[in-house]
Amino acid sequence: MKNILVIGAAGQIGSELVPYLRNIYGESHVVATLHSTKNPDLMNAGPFEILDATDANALAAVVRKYNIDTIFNLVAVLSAKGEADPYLSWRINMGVHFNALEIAREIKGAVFTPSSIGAFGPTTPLDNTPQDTIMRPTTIYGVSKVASELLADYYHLRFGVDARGLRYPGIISYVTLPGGGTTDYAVEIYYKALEEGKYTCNLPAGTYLDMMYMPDALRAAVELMEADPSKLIHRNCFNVTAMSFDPETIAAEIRKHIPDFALDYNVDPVKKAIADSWPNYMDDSAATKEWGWKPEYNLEAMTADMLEKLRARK
Ligand code: VAH
Repeated sequence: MKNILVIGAAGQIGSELVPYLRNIYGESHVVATLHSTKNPDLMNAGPFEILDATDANALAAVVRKYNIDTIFNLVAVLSAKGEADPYLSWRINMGVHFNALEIAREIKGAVFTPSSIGAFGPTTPLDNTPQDTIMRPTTIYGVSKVASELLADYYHLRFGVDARGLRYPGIISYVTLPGGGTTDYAVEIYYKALEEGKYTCNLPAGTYLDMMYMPDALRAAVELMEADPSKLIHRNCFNVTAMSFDPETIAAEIRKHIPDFALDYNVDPVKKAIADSWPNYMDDSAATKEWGWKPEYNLEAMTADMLEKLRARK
């Protein structure tokens, strides 16, 4: 049975990935690391460590303490937040990934580190974006994600590290709010629709972006890490998507449940420029061919589930 370490366990993906992995592999086989003690839920739910994963020695000590063989690295300064402090974004995104790959090299382990649609840029074909294409992102987040993809493939080719990853679209969930992402509007809109019956969106109508519901994102990570390595042509990282929509499309779906829901706009120029440089929708056929990727939630199913789960929490 795997011994898994999740670094970045308090984030939007990490906070749901930990219980998801514990359901599959057993609570004692999944160790969560947090950067601070601000997350009592995680700290009371199974093995955890307070860890600054930019400290290579501290990370290696935790890996050895629990005899870890697989690292899920969910540490990232997201796109919009990264633009406020590019150096911090690069130091965290690249430093943690490098440390994870280095310890994985020593223990002959595996590393999952997500990339993102943010790894593409304005010169990338934005419709049906290919798996293999030009990648010249114009955010420090995207630059760090392209560098991370190349670093992970290097560690696989040079040292045999079992490094794999997914280019995630915007991820939507009802458990932990995302922080500092360009796609955050697609989460906030559901909360505001229930709380206020209206939402002011910071991206303009017509801004199409790839999106995915969290249950699909979690399943995709595990299915990739469990995939037969002999079938993988690509590793870092696979395009995966489930849907593409703009603010008007998701608002229309919400109105099927909340008929009077009102949407208006106050566009954030930084987030608009970032979103405009990202794909409208990706081609994820390589993931389907190489490890059987298939999304289960479309916009209709996600919206119904999001609103049901958020109403139940009220
Ligand atoms: C962001 N949610 O907006 C993240 C994600 C696809 C974007 O990487 O930065």
